[in-house]
Amino acid sequence: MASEEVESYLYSEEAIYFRSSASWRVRIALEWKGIDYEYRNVDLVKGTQQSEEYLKINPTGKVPALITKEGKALTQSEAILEYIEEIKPERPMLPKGAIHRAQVRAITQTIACDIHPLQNLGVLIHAGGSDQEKRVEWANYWITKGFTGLEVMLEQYAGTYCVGDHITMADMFLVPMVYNAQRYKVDMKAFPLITRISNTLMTLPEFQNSHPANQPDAPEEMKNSAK
Ligand SMILES: N[C@@H](CCC(=O)N[C@@H](CS)C(=O)NCC(=O)O)C(=O)O
Repeated sequence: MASEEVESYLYSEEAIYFRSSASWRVRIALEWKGIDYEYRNVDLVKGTQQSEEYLKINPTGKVPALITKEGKALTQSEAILEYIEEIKPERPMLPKGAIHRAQVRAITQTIACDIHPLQNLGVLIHAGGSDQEKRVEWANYWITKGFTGLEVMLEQYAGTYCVGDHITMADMFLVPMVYNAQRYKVDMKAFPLITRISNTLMTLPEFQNSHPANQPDAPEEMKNSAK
């Protein structure tokens, strides 16, 4: 459905790759702002992200991509969240004050630049080939290493949420990253603050509705498991 503010198409991922955490970040932001969008699948397993048609939308061959009302294709989840914030400032996703904004961006970039790229599909295939155990071990190592630093950052910045007591973009990056950590069997006992904040966020409808298990292409047996 198109909303009045932005007629947007969120290119996400199909079938078993409805899980893309970078796409989930964008879905949380759209839910948070109350922006309707049409969800379109890109099958990462079949390699549709490398199709001629999709490369016109995102030349880097990754999801997500958001098509705006004006027909502009936006890529990179963080850039998309900043765009959403600018077109619809109500329910801000960035705090007041330069220091707090810098802290939010430090968290989003720690996740998006330092942790997530090391465990995305292309890298896992390159690192582990078809050996599923090797892939899990690789992802587990890098997420654990990244979370070790992130936990200390949160000791300094967090209140109820990642930065103080208001929900920000940092929280929208944290929850999907924790979901991936669980998939790759990271021992979350070592990260009590990350766990506490993520669990609190997962009680909120914006985070539940946007959860991979609640997407149209999620398998029936997973539906509503996020509530
Ligand atoms: N930095 C990008 C990351 C995008 C990304 O890595 N997406 C993954 C899914 S979470 C993907 O499309 N992978 C496809 C591939 O590696 O071929 C963003 O934040 O949007």
